[in-house]
Amino acid sequence: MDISALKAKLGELEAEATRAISEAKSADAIRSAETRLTKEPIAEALAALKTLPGEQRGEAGKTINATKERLKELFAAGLAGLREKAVAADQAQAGAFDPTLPGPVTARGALHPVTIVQWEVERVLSGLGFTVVGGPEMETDFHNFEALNIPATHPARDMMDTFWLDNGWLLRTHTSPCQVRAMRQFGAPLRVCAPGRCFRYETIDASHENTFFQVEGLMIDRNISISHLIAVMRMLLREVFQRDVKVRLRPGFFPFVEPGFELDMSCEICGGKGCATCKQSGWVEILPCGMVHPNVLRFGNIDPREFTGFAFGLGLTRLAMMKFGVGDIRVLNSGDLRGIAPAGRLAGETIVERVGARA
Ligand code: FA5
Repeated sequence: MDISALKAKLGELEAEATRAISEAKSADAIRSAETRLTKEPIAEALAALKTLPGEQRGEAGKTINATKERLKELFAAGLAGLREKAVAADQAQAGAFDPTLPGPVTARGALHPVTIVQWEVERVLSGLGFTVVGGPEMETDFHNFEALNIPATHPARDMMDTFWLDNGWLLRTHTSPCQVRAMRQFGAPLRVCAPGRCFRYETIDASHENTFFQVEGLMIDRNISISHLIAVMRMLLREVFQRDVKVRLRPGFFPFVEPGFELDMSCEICGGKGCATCKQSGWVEILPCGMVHPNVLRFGNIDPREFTGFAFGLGLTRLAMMKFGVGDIRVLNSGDLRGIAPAGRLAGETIVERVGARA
C-alpha cells in the first residue's frame, strides 16, 4: 500500500463514521459503530505503516493519529446530538401537556357481594369476642370427617359429595374442619369464626354450586347452652340484614353436633311465596348449627365433662344472595358484572377503607 491509498482509506473511514452517526437511532447504535470503525481499521492502518517507504512513514503516522482524533470527536458529537434530541422531544411533549384537562375515567371496582357479607359477619362476631381464623382448602380426611365424628364407614359422608385428591386428601366440603384445628391450637375456652371456600361435587342449580363460601362459628366455654346459640344467631342475622328476619328452627342431623338444628330464613327472593331459589318451599337453608358433640371436643383435646359449646356453619354465598337479592347462585361465581357489581355497590366500604381502618 502507498501513502495515497492509506489516506484514501482513512478518508473513507471518516465518511462511513459520519453516515453511521446520522443514521443511528440510539446511543447503543453509535457506540457499536464507534467500535466497528475505530479499533480494527486503525490497528490495520498502523500495521500498514511498516510497508511504506521510510520517508513517508512520519506523514502517514500523523494522518492516522489525526483520523483517530477526528473519529473520537465525531462519535462524541453524535452521542451529544442524540441526547439533545431526546431532551427536545421531552420538552415538546411537556409543552403539550395540559394540567387543566380532566383525567382518564376508570371504572371504579366494587367488592364482591360474598366479601361484603363475610366482612359484615366478621365484624359482628368480632364484636362478640370471636377471633377470625383460617384453614386450608385442601384438607385431610381426619380433619374434614374423622375428627368431626364421621368415621370412614359412616353414611353421613354421603351428605357431602367430595372431591377426593390423588394423595388421599380432599377439597374441604365445609369449614367445620377449622373447628378441630382451632380447638387443638387454642384449647378452651374458645370463640372463633372461620370464613372460607368449600367444594362439593354437586349438581349445580339456582342455589347449589360446586364452589361456595361458608363461615364456621364455634364457641366453647363452661355452661354454654342452646340459648347462647340462638341468641348469637339471631343477633348475627339481625345485624347483617339490619332488621329482624323471619327464621325457623327445625331439627337437623350432623354427626358433629348433638342436638343439631337447621336454621332456615324466609326466602328474600320471592318473599316466602316459593321460587327456584328456595325450591318452591319459601325457605332457604342457611345456618345449620348445634351443640358440639362430646366426641368432637375429645378430638379437639377438650374435656367434655368441663366444657360445652355450640357451632354453626353459615352459608355465606346464600346469605349474599338473600342480602342482595341475587336469585341464582351461578351469577356470584361468574364474571358477569351485570349481576355482581350492582349488588356490590350497595355497600359503601372499599378495600382501601378496610385496609386503612385496620392499619
Ligand atoms: C355443613 O356444611 C355443616 N358443616 C354445617 C354445620 C356446622 C352444622 C357446625 C352444625 C355445626 P350443610 O351441608 O348444610 O352443613 O351446609 C351448610 C350451609 O352451606 C347450607 O345451609 C348452605 O347455606 C351452604 N351450602 C351447602 N352446600 C352448598 C352448595 N352446594 N352451594 C351453596 N351453598 C351451599
